[in-house]
Amino acid sequence: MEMMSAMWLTIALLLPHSGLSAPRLQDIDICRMDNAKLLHQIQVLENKLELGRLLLKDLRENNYHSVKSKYYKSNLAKSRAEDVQIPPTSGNLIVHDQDCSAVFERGMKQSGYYQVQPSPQSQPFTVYCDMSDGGGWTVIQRRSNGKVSFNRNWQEYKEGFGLFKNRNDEHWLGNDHIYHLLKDREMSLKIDLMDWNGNTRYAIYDSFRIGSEEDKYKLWLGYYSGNAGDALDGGSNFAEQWSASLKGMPFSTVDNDNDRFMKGNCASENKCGWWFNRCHTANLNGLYYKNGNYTGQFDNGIVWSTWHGLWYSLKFTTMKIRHPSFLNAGSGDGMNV
Ligand SMILES: [Ca+2]
Repeated sequence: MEMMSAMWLTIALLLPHSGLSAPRLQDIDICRMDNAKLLHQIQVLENKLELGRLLLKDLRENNYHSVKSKYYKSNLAKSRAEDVQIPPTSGNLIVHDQDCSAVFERGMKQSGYYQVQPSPQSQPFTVYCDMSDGGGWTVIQRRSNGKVSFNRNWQEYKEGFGLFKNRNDEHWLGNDHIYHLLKDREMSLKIDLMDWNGNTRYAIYDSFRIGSEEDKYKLWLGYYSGNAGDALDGGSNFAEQWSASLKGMPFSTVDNDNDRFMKGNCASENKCGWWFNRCHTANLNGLYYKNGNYTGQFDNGIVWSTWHGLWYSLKFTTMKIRHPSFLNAGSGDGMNV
């Protein structure tokens, strides 16, 4: 090209007044060729871009978990599926829901384990979402088979423990997680109970909150409704309320005694963490006795005294939370076992 240009330049210099336009025509032709090449390259890139758009559209409109897009394959016969990079299903791209109500409202109506993140300040964590019983329930406690020990220390109750895999797994979500779920928003607590004959009862408390760890996760409960009795408030007996109402009580564990029982440790007697007074008329974290009625030195079973008394341990319990506006959408004695 340089040689050609030099040659035309020489001719042009030799014939300064000839007025020949041939050299310029050649330059224009070269320019046109280059232009055509560039246009072709642009067309190729635009085609690739369009195929990328088709892939993206197809992936967005169809919930593929692997490369199965027929639309994409038919438009890119020579492309190998392995070359296509699919965004991972977890990681920074995922925006977590605040709680199970948000998961439900997004259309995920199947009960199961989901990742939630109550606020940007808290880390995402796994919860069981109960999408039955009106849906949108975030489960904070479950007892169902006695496989998980609830005899744990402060740190374990703080962080949570148990199994988070199968539908019927037992667990405590963790006081820090519960605190973040309840913080700055109004939530109701629903407790589902089942005895060893398959009978069910429930209790709902509005305005359920707990304090931070600095506040020892102090318990706040609003009005009771349901058919299991108001056992968290000590039942209807005033004397029992004084010693057994859990309202305003800090959390206690075997290694962190914050109860009002001066001569002993309720958490040690009951072998679990809970909002003990001195000590309780309801404790859902107690020992799992497999026959209902039990005897012993302490009333340390899974107890809801206003239904079955202190010496009967329940078969199934779950504690779950939801925004009260959801209650209008339907809730009652639903039992998810
Ligand atoms: Ca004590």
